[in-house]
Amino acid sequence: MAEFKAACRGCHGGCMYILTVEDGKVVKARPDPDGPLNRGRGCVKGMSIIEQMYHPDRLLRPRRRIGPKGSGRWEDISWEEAYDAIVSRLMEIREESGPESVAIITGTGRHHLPQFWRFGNVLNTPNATSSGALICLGPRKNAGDFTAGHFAGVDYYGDVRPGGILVWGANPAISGADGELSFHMRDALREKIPLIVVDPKPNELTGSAKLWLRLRPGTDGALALGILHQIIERDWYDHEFVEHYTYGFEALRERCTRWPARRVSEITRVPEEQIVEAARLLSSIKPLAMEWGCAVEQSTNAFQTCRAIFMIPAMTGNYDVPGGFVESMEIAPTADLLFDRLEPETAEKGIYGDYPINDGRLSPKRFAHPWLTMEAMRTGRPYPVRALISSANNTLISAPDSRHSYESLCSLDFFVYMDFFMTPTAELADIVLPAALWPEVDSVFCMPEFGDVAALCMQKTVQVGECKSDEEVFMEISRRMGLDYGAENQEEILNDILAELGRRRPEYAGIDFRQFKKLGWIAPKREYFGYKTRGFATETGKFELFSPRLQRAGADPLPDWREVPESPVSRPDLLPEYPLILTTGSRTMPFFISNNRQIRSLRKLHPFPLVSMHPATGEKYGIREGDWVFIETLRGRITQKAKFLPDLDEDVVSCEMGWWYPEAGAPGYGWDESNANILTVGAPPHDPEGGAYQLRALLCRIYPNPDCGIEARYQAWIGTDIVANPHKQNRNP
Ligand SMILES: Nc1nc2c(c(=O)[nH]1)N[C@H]1C(S)=C(S)[C@@H](COP(=O)(O)OP(=O)(O)OC[C@H]3O[C@@H](n4cnc5c(=O)[nH]c(N)nc54)[C@H](O)[C@@H]3O)O[C@H]1N2
Ligand SMILES: Nc1nc2c(c(=O)[nH]1)N[C@H]1C(S)=C(S)[C@@H](COP(=O)(O)OP(=O)(O)OC[C@H]3O[C@@H](n4cnc5c(=O)[nH]c(N)nc54)[C@H](O)[C@@H]3O)O[C@H]1N2
Ligand code: SF4
Ligand SMILES: [Mo]
Repeated sequence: MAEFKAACRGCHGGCMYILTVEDGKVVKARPDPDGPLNRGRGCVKGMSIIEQMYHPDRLLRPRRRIGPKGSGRWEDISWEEAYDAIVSRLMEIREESGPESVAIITGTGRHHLPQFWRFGNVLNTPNATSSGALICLGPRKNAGDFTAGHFAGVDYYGDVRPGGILVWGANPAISGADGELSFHMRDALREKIPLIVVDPKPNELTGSAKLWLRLRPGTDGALALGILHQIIERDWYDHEFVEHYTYGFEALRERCTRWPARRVSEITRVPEEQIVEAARLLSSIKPLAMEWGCAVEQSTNAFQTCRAIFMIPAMTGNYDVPGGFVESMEIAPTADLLFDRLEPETAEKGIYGDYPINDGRLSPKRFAHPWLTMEAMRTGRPYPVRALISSANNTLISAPDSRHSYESLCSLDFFVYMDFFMTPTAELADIVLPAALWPEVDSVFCMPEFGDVAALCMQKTVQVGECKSDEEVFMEISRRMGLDYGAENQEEILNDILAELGRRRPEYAGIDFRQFKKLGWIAPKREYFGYKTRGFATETGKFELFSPRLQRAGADPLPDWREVPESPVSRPDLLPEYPLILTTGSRTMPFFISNNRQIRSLRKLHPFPLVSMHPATGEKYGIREGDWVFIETLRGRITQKAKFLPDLDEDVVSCEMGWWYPEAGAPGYGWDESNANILTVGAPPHDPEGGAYQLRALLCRIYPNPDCGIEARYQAWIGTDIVANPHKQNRNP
């Protein structure tokens, strides 16, 4: 028997666990009482890790498809055969159509993300992307970058507690967004830290919030500008910060005059007095911190909305203060991304879209645009994208406009997919590779996402089947293709990271990965007011309310807002057919995006997807609470189970994302039954600066689905062991 310290990655991660290993198997997993971010806490996802590792459906060895695409017919092959097939086909396609015809895709921030980018660069493909690239964290990070030269988040870990938290388009009590853990928001609720919440829908926070601004979905930018206008005109801003540390205050003031309370109220539906009250509270609470989520990014206004919101904690004097909205400490680097391997001519060919923040004009970090890259697979324009290597991305479920994704993936000449389980997306691949779960992987990473409070260790405690870490597979494919990955093994990369950590913080110098595994983590003391000593990492050295860099690229140097493309205001012609506003998302505790639907202990906690609506809306369309409902947009229709929320606007509907049904079986797994992205749109118009697409404010209609077989199928799968009282189902633990 042996015990190991390892960080969980059941979400973005950060809870340290103690894993007990007996006879080569993990037999016990308990949260580490000393874990610097979790302090002995864990959630249901992390606690189910043993069930996940030894699940009967887990992929244990590589597979090759032997029938037509989507036929569900596979044969097991060895790693040797898998590598041979991958390497020879990739070499052929690169030879025939150039390295840019091979795309790689991943999902949200998982352990291998840095090495995923490194792999893309080693492959010399500019078409590396992720389903979160342009609509999750990217716009917020870019907003921070173009405004402060930095990103920031809540100071949950310092000695001073936040005096209040602005929670905008996020539900961190469940999602623990940005790599934060949900425990911290729950602590804040218990401590009664005042919350100002901006959300169209009631959630775990709105009930106890000091102020809840229930805006119309997709109007966040207008509200942020309206709040900034009040803060400036009523002279509630922090004079010392504005005078000494900002650039472009007069220009921002002038811009905000376009956003008087009456106009903002008409657009957002937030009463005028609440806009003023929000500005007053946000200026008077000290220190004020901010949690914001992907709701503000999944919009054609993503970048400018994020810029406007980012300015609020700063203008009110809470930027990088103890207990406030604090900067990253940059404890350790990630693995070297090897951008020098991407040849300049190839780099120019990337399918980035014509978006200045994403196409290299304004920022060196370029992402292939997920929807445009899919479109290239489907149509061969601007050139054919023929091969795809996908690791940690259930594209059919998480990418916008799933039917478009389906057609695109079916058009590929060669598709390699890596995951823990078969998924609807895996069924369209040629080769499927079995991925290692977090207790089976060596890594070092910093958390939380915004700001490196700690460097944490993951370590390989056991081998399950023939599963391999994504990192190992990237390295091996590169080696066999004759490409230089720049390291012989994972440990070498981790030792480089730790060596740099030691250079940045000499108190940790000399620690290598072997020693780090014993330590489990490193958590230096928090630092503040970085900008006072080193200025802001922007062109002017100031916090840029007005951005000369954006202006030069022809983008708007000041935040602004436009109506979204499919709303009651922009498309009144659609209202007779599609009278309701649909938003998607709303994370639940047992699941991580599309993961975990096959984990029985988790599924029992939330067996079915819920669509929230006002009771009067239900009544109007002949729907009772608990009924299965069709939700339909211009793109298609899905079904979810009705949940009534009296505090929702009568014309707003919110459905869950991430749903498919492992119990429906191969090859489809019910991928198009309840999947929110059947309803969404990925085609332009996109956010003009960064290319984001609209997932959170679309027009829909709803009607009853009288004979839905989803519950009966579920019950047959889960067995007799089901939750007895149906009214207790679907409650978040
Ligand atoms: N348990 C769990 N945790 C997760 C995830 C998970 O799937 N499960 N996913 C992870 C990922 S990748 C991410 S990006 C984060 C996401 O976490 P969050 O950013 O918290 O995202 P959601 O829970 O989808 O949505 C948050 C809130 O946005 C609101 N909302 C919807 N439309 C709008 C709008 O137009 N404006 C505003 N202001 N609000 C709106 C919803 O009502 C909801 O309360 O969570 C991460 N953590
Ligand atoms: N309509 C709508 N769509 C959305 C969102 C929304 O709110 N609404 N949210 C968006 C956001 S914020 C994001 S970040 C994206 C997320 O999109 P993705 O990250 O692509 O999410 P998933 O669809 O869950 O796909 C993840 C797959 O990776 C597998 N996996 C997990 N960890 C690993 C690993 O370490 N290695 C390998 N090889 N596989 C692994 C899982 O089993 C799962 O099948 O979705 C976006 N899509
Ligand atoms: S909160 Fe995230 S890191 Fe912590 S136990 Fe749950 S899944 Fe794991
Ligand atoms: Mo995300």
